[in-house]
Amino acid sequence: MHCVRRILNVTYQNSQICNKVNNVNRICERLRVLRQNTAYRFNHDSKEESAESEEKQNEYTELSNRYIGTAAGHRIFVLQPYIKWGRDKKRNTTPELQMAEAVALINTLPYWCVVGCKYAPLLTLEKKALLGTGAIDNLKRDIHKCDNPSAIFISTNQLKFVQMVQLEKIFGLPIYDRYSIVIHIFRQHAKSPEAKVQVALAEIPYIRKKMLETSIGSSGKANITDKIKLMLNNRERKLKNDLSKLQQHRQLTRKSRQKTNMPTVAVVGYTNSGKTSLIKALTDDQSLQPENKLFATLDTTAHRGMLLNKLKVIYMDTIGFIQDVPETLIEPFIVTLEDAIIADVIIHIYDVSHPDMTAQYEHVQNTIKPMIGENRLVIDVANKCDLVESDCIPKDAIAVSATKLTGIDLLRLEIEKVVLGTVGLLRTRVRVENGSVAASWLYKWTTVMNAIPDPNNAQYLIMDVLATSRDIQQFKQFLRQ
Ligand SMILES: Nc1nc2c(ncn2[C@@H]2O[C@H](COP(=O)(O)OP(=O)(O)OP(=O)(O)O)[C@@H](O)[C@H]2O)c(=O)[nH]1
Ligand SMILES: [Mg+2]
Repeated sequence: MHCVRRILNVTYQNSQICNKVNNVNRICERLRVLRQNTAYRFNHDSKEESAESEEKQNEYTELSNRYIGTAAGHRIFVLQPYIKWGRDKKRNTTPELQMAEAVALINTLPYWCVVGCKYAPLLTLEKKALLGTGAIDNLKRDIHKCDNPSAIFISTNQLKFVQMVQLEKIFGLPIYDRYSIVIHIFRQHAKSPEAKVQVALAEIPYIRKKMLETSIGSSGKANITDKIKLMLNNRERKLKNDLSKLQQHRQLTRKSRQKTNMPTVAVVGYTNSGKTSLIKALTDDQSLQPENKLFATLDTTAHRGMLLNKLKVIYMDTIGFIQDVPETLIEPFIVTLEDAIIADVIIHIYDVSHPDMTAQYEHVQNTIKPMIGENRLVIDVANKCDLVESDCIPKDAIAVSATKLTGIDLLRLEIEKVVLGTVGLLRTRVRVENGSVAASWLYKWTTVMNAIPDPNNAQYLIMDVLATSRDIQQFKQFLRQ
């Protein structure tokens, strides 16, 4: 009986196990189906999503090609408008210098070339077709004489899009302005993910404004579909989101740099003034590639260097400035300049050999002043001194040639002076045991300018160090431990 009960029990247990196994199998099967369904749904959804985002991307590309133009090469006719006299006449530059910059902008783009240029002296930039009928006829003749131009670049930022549409109709050629040309240069030169997002973000206000201005119907209302408006808004939101994520990373790297306690020196200036070349001269960093191109550098990058007193510093390379472009174009890049704005020392470098030096210098000063505050000390550096006579160099600037390496040590001394003043570094003499942990601490956390054995006891070292008062406090605390 006992045996039977045991067999029954075992059978019962087996059947229970079986039931459990069956249940588990059923659950597994259900999970498998569920997983399959989820995977199918997920794949299906992500395929749909990527198809949707591809569709959106195509829609956007079409829009941007229409309003900014394509990057395909062009044979450009440059028209340089300028105000002859009155309040709006530019006084610190000349039409010839503006034309030279316009040509340089085109030459920066691969497969673009200039096949003709003309000045347009005007009383106002407000006319519907910008020019009068006589000037239009003359211009048509000039363009016709040129070697097969495929587009016109009107080198001003004040052109209205309705004027561009009108001119496009008159000349039968696509019209570019400074904003769209600079966007094409930025697209070419953007290498880092941050710069790419910044360029993509800078395009949107241009497209939006151009669409609005050119689509005003007879009712006076813009004919932009809600779908396009939504697409631009969504894209802008997504790019801003991406940018803020990338900038969070930048803040982290900035914090880790601050931990190293090294003073920072930002080099700012007009595009092509020699910022990258100067940092290369100061640091001997061979990875830096100066180029004879406008906007070769778009990213703020950090490079280690050493001053004559052995103080280690970090130099920041930055995006260059340019006149005559609307602020919305530079706005996304301003955040990148934050690193420069908070630097301990700011160097403003300008190309002393450039015929438009005064306008370039003033443009940079006017742009950086509101960012850094009126009272911040800025070291002015006149670069490319090898190309001018010494009497052309302003007296209050430090004259250098970043490529010929002249004046670099003088600049290092000036940086040293400003750093010592702003960062509050003190020159201190300390006597510590040779090879001691105290000596190692000083080597690690301060700048050791000099270390010689004590003439009275060679077991000790006399060290001259540069340190902040906080460093000195920390050193005393360390000795007490
Ligand atoms: N002759 C001469 N050429 C220089 C000097 N410094 C820079 N250059 C040249 O000027 C051009 C621009 O130099 P970069 O250092 O790239 O200028 P940048 O200011 O960094 O330019 P962006 O990054 O495009 O804004 C390059 O062809 C350099 O070789 C100089 O002291 N003398
Ligand atoms: Mg550069």
